Amino acid sequence: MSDPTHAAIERARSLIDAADRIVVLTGAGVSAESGVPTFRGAGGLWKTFRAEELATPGAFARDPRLVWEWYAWRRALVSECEPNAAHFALARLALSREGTTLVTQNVDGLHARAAHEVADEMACPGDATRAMPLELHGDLFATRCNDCGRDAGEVTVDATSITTKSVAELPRCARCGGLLRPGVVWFGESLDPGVLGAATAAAEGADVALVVGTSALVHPAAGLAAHTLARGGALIEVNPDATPLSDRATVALRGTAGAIVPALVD
Ligand code: BJW
Ligand code: ZN
Repeated sequence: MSDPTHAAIERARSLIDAADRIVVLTGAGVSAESGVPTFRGAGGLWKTFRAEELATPGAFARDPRLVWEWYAWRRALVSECEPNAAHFALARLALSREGTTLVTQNVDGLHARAAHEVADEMACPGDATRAMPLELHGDLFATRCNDCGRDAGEVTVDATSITTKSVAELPRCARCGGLLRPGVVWFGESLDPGVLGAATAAAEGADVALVVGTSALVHPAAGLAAHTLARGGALIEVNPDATPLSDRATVALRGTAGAIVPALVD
């Protein structure tokens, strides 16, 4: 069951149709067709660095300017991107099917933007919250203090001028003077327990886990679908490449999110 043949898509569709509760887990691949680079694989490098070398507390302690430069570049890049057909289809699914929970590892905010646009189109703007994802790894545009944890709200860090700044000129906390940092979850840091708890409960209660565009290498996100399988639920994977989850997938659909997800859920 490895080609997105008509039969495989129909099988996945019927699993989704029959499900009372669905958990959707997305990764960087769902935003690739919006122009947001993925972390691993072709195009996954920034300059000569891998994500694992920059998305760590140790990297920030060693060279906060370099890490801020990467995040400022990504903030500017994502600001120019729009949600794609997969984000919109998943927002429609969440708004039209009660019992659907969106969970994302992405920090780009594109699911939330799609939720607002689709809720407006469906003339139920107040319901957009039902299509808001649980953001396991935080928010690219949030900023907090590295020392006292205080939420610093929206802080603009200019991508072009930051290379010329000294560490002393980097943004600082108004309360304690500590360095500010992006409001994301780095390797070795704990996920927000409330967010992870809600995602785990959704996976444990789901009849179907729909996993889209993740290499399934990073934990605990990569382990969520196993909760659904453990209760006898189905796993549907959408990804152009095989992942460590593929062998356990009830249906593995090899293709891009933008092409396959709308065909599955609309
Ligand atoms: C397409 C496509 C298209 C392309 N359509 N698809 C258990 C075992 C081993 C290790 C651990 C473990 N538990 C915890 C750990 C340690 C660590 C970890 O997982 N390490 C592994 C890498 C070995 N995890 C952590 O440290 C986590 N914290 C934690 O667990 O705390 C407790 C603890 C600490 C220490 C030890 C033990 C426990 C925190 C993880 C935080 C991850 N942070 C990042 C950065 C976020 C901020 C930022 O954006 O800068 O999150 S790293 C990066 O990877 C980012 C992503 O969300 C995450 C996952 O990447 P994703 O989304 O899968 O992207 P890619 O690029 O890998 O894959 C893209 C996929 O898309 C590919 O498959 C393509 O084929 C596909 N694709 N085009 C559909 N058009
Ligand atoms: Zn502080």
